[in-house]
Amino acid sequence: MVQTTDVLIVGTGFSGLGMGIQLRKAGREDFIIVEKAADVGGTWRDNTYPGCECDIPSHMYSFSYELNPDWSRHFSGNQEIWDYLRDVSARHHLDEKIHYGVKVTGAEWDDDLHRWTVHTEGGETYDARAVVSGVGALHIPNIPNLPGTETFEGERFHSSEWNHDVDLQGKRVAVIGTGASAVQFTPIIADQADQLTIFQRTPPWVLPKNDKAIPEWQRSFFRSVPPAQRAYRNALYWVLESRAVGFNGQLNILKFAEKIVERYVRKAVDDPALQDKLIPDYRMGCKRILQSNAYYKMFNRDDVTLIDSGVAEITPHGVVDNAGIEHGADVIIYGTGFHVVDALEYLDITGREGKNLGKVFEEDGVETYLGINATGFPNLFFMLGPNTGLGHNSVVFMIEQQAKYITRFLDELDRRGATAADVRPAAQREFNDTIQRKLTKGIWTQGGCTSWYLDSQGKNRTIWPGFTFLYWWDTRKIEAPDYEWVRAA
Ligand code: N01
Repeated sequence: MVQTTDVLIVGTGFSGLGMGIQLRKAGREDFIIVEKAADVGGTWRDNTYPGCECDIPSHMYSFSYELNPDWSRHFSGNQEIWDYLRDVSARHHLDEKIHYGVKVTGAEWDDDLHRWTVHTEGGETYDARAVVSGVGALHIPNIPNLPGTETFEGERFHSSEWNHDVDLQGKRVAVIGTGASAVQFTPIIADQADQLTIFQRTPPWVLPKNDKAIPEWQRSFFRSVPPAQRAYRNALYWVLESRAVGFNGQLNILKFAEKIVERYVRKAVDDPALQDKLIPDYRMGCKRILQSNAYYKMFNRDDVTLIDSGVAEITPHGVVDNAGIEHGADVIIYGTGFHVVDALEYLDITGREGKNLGKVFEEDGVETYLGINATGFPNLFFMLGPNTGLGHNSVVFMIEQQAKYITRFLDELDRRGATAADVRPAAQREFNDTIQRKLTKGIWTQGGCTSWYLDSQGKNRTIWPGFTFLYWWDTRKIEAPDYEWVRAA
């Protein structure tokens, strides 16, 4: 069956819901949102690992037009953020627009009709003038292809696909990876497991987390005086925004923070040899800076072991490190992150002249215009697309600018009587040259580490290089000459 709509939105995380709300605000009711799962929520629905929470303050990690005075903590847990998204979706009656259980597999552009045909796993087809991808960058688990993996006789799962049926009490648990997720769940499962072995490839920089319950008086104050909450949020925005200064060339500022964390590690961890293993040898900020009050202290436990020689192979009964020592395990948990660029490539998208988006990205590099459009793919939009992720502030800010930009784009199409617009190659080139110039001065390439922020050529394809208000500035209006506006015959 073919369903026809003006705008097809894929996904119901912050991006997809934010897009739907923006269209509604603009009086555009002709849209459908498709969602592969049975509920809204994106990453906050899917990630249920113990201790899963946001490392951006709740009062910033929410829509500016849907402030929540009732956040219970400074940094909220996944359940509370998921509840917030469900509540926002219900308030905006988005349920009537969402088709659940529909997984998009690909899309093709018809350059005569100027319409996208979108294919789904279940066989339904959607016909749309515009397609908005709100699928997020971090949801395809990266599971290392280690020799012997299939022979393992215990349970194994990835942090984003936590198997809650596996009781860790009394078990020997091996965790591979020490990134943002592992730093959150390892201190909690250390209390359950009989023995926890953590395989670290690169140590993260972990700051103390200034988390606390938000007192009832503050919540009730924000409920009764909404402008006070807005002022608080604005202040938080500028505090977070100031971090961009250190990341973008003022690298010496970070040296000071490194000294503080180094002292913190040495105080928290008893064994000097272990302290040395836990202190990174690259610049802070090169990888995402993590926060936890429990992570370093956990290594003082007799039942927690840190292995920093890497993983060589998996055996039926455990994990072998690069020194050839086998560490017995009943359960292996991968805290090994996600395939990043593939998140856009896994959708089989064919644009003008039969060009495949994945192939274009593979051959020419992952380049877009404003992280939103890609040359050769008219009326296709990404939210949180390449180079619009953040290491220092809330991505919800970026999502809001993108939703407004896409809505303005549709208005501009209508105003011109056009049916499609394709970003001009020169405009896309200029955008990428400008941000790459800025990024080479930044901590991500100068900091002496590798990370998922960088592609195989060492180019940063994920992060927005600087203040987010500059992104607001760049997306505040449509630069019409940057696009080729056309009308179907
Ligand atoms: O993944 P990661 P994550 N053998 O990529 C290691 C967001 N997030 O799921 O550093 C051995 O951070 C890898 O080692 P190395 C946030 O944006 C947000 O934890 O590459 N080890 C690293 O230690 C975050 O950045 C929140 O040397 C291997 C780890 O696995 C992103 O999600 C909370 C390996 C992966 O760390 C991803 O976080 C949680 C291998 N073959 C997550 N492959 C918030 O609070 C990888 N590693 C908002």
